Amino acid sequence: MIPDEGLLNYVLDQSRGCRHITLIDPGKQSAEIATRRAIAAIEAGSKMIFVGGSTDTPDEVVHQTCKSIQEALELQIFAASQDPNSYEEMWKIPVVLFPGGAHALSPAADGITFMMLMNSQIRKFLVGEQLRGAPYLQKFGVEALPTGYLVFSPGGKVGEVGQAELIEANQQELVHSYAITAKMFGFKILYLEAGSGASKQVEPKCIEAANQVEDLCLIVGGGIRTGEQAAKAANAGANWIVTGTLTEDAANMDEIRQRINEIVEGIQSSSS
Ligand code: 1GP
Repeated sequence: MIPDEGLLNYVLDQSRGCRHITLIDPGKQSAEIATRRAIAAIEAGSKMIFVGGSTDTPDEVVHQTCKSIQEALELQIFAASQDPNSYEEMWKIPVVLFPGGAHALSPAADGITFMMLMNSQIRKFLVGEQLRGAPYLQKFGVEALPTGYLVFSPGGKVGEVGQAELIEANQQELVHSYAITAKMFGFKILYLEAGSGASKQVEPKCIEAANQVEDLCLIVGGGIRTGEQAAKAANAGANWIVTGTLTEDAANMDEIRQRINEIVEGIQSSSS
């Protein structure tokens, strides 16, 4: 659901401090379970849902997942409108595609992180997939969020598939240069990624280096599993923290709520 202030304004709004995104890979569970997970995540404090991840998920699966989450959000908004003790705004949470390429798209999404994998060594991920996806997104009115995407060591599958020249923890100057470049390209968002399930998160000093560039919204993800790790990223300047695996390997909905709650509390304990 698009928040009242519009999607890009909502994403860029820094007045609410650092916020949390739950990433759902539509290839890893049914649309129904994905939807239950998204609702549990929002109850625990997630403020955006990303849908994407795997490289080989068919469009139809991505679409069913987005559609099902949107329908559940509409129901929650309706229920909240009938209940004086709850408020509708809580459920106006955007569902945003986080694509592995031009294949994993859906008109049911509110927007898409329209990304350039800036440290990829191949054209496909710099501009090729984007060229294939753009006409489709325009046709279906899915809002593009202009995003630079940087993959850090260890990088995981996205580093491999994207043929990224991985950024190491001590390359803060390089990160700073990438952030300036992203801004000069007109990107509003810079996503710092360690890879899904990474053994270490993006080095806080690298987040700080990117944060020196004004007016760039920083999304940080990969390998974040605890409130303490989330607080580190938030303190270094992350505006959004993404977790995916945390939700995927939880045993049930209660565990999802508990885990996300811990991350959200970690973020809130930070000075951001
Ligand atoms: C991957 O940054 C995200 O694109 C999330 O990573 O699965 O490690 O939380 P995790």
